[in-house]
Amino acid sequence: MGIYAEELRMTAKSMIQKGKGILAMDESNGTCNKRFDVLGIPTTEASRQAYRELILTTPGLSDYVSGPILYDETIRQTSKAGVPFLKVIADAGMIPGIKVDTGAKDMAGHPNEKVTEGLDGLRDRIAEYYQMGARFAKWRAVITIGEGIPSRACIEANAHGLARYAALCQEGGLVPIVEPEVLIDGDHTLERCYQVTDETLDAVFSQLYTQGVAYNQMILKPSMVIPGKACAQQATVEQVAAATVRCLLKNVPATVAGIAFLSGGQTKEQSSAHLNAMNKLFGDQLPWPVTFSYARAIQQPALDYWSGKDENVKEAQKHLLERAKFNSLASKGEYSSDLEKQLTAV
Ligand code: 5MM
Repeated sequence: MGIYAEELRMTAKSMIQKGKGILAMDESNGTCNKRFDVLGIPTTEASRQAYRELILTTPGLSDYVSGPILYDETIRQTSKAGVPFLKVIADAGMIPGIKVDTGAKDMAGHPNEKVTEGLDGLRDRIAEYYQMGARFAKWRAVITIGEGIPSRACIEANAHGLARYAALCQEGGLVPIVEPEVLIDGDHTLERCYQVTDETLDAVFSQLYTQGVAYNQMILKPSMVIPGKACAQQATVEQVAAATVRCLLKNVPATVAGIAFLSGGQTKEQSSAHLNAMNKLFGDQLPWPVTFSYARAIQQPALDYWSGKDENVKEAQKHLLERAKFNSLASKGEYSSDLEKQLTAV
């Protein structure tokens, strides 16, 4: 048992406490700039700082969010008034997390597939982030469905990386969020997504076991089992919830501390409805808390409204809080699209 075992268990428990989820705001500068570009927001460090300040100072955010996942640039920034973001987060009663992978890169010999990098120097980076105050970390692996892919090589390489990262995090006192994302892009069916997610989760947990990762000190951040965006046969909310739960129950040990989904390009309403259906229809079968770790499905309405303008900050924060609240309700099986229509109509 590692020296941080008890602390890691407590941190993981706080991260997935009832009615709360995790806010992913760890877009690398490239991704953040891409989102800004669409709205004509200057792609500068000052803009990224202003946007992250908008998010972190949203009144009431900690009612629904246990902690934000930050990017390296963000964890070192301060508010305009000079208060370190890490203090802003702690003062709001949230737990800071940090993305530690260095990105999904083209995989040698495997066209159209990616392998996530970032193991070099990771022990030292974890030590620095822990000393700064971070208490959890995130690493995202990307699995693409397409003609003849994913290959076994891609699944195994990514699973191995996730497990080595998770072991290093637990050694250094950070709860690892293990994120194997099966992309929604493509015209694949729900059944094909199930098959690939099944194989991926099986490989990930096999590697986590081999590397000695403690399941009760980690959080799984999976994608949902859903047809590709371009698939002619889309699925109902209940079908997505049922297939996702079936796949998780088959592959995820009951001792895993919690599950926090990514939204992966689903609409904001779909992301809430699917999470809600899993908890409402299958809650009594789930051995782990099942909640959200969304980025776009929480942030997008706020980002659209803000559009880089100071005068829009307050209203944008309302949009952010609203999505956080809907997803909090979904994590308890208490969300409904009617409720959404009623509240957003006001
Ligand atoms: C899949 O992306 C993660 C969850 O976000 P969504 O809910 O929008 O799918 C997210 O944490 C992602 O890893 C970050 O946005 C960082 O992305 P990059 O590609 O910049 O590392």
